[in-house]
Amino acid sequence: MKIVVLGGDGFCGWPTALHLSDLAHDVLIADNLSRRRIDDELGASSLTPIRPIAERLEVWQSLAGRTLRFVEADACRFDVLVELLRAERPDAVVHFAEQRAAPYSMKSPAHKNYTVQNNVTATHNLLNAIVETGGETHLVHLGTMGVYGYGHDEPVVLPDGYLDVRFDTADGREATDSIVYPPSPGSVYHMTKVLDAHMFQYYAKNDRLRITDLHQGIVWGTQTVQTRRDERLINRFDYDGDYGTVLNRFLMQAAVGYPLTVHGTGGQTRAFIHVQDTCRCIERAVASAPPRGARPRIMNQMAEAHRLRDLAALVQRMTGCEIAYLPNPRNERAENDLLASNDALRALGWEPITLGEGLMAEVTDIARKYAHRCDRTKIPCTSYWTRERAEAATPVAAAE
Ligand code: NAD
Ligand code: USQ
Repeated sequence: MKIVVLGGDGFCGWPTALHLSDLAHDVLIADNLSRRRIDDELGASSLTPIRPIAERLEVWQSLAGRTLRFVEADACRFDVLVELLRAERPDAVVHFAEQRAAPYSMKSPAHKNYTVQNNVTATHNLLNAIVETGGETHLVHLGTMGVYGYGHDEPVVLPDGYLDVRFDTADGREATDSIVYPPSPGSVYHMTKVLDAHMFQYYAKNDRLRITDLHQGIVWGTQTVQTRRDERLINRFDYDGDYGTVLNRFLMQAAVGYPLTVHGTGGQTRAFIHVQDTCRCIERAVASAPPRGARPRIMNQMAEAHRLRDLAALVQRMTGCEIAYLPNPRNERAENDLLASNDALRALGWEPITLGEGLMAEVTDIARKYAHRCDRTKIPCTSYWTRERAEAATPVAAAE
């Protein structure tokens, strides 16, 4: 198949592009390299030494004998996307090209605006461009489990996107329907994924576009079968307080002797998936487009759910590290349960990798290997969801 990987220079996009290329798909990466520029803005780079995109592609060509193409393109430029889709006529576009860090999206009014403008514009441009170029291309979007929110009082199993409901009609009958699960985003970033989802409903209905929205959990790990093949193919590893995600941060903190930064009581339960499985799920999603005229297909892309204090305890048992319980910079429930279906992806033959499979040690090994690249001043989370959270965390700084 011909596949455009939009955002293919990033943490999920790069290993996915390699995985699809290894399966002999004709892959074009399109990326505006904004994530590399954000590294400069934050003064925090990937723990692993990621190579310039041109070098990555050359190495892949020489090792795998496969041509992986790249174009620098901003998804916020409609004309650029239309031109790209006209030239490529891809069977599928895998859309990773969004600002994906919740803390970054909450840093300041400017960061909120950037996240909304970038993410909503990119997604709308892509939908609009697919219509403009014939409407056949299957859009596979990376969404988030966070669209469901984490505030359920009842032990509900989060479905693959749609909730079966019963309701009373005006003429006294009981009717049933299947509706989009009520969203409850927990950050401006997560909110953009909810806005994306509305656009998918509209374009599937009005233009009969074929859309898959993958509600992905927190991705952990760094290496995949392909990125392990040569150090110059290594994937990025974010550990800083804005972009580092929790399990990778815990594993890396243990490796460099920094007490694990648990927010609050660590009672938050979240969904997780290994980066290798991100690739395998996308492979399946791309190979199985919904028909034109169908509603957007939503699949929960998560392997398992864990409470954060349990993960911290697990990492402590593995490594003997210390744990610090810190004031939570986020406005989120201190404790929550999380049950979710991943039936839709399992029905496509996916068998999830879980934490027990030895890959946590690989992450700690990588973190140890590149520990000299770690800037410890970048580890704390300093993006606060509200003024109250900032004051609770740093009373003196907030008062100044
Ligand atoms: P990332 O920041 O590492 O990669 C995103 C890539 O998109 C970057 O290379 C960036 O340069 C590019 N990009 C951003 N805006 C663009 C634009 N306007 N035009 C072209 N390129 C643009 O993020 P990631 O971790 O790889 O996440 C990829 C997607 O997966 C995101 O949409 C994210 O919401 C979703 N996701 C990620 C995780 C996770 O834990 N990393 C979990 C669930 C969902
Ligand atoms: N947390 C800590 N300590 C830390 C960092 C985070 O306790 O050092 C806590 C947070 O307070 C939160 C949880 O860990 O309760 C998850 O935080 P995270 O940064 O690992 O994940 P999140 O902000 O939800 O975002 C990440 C990705 C995002 C993706 C999302 C999937 O950055 O792109 O959409 O995971 S999900 O969480 O399922 O919505």
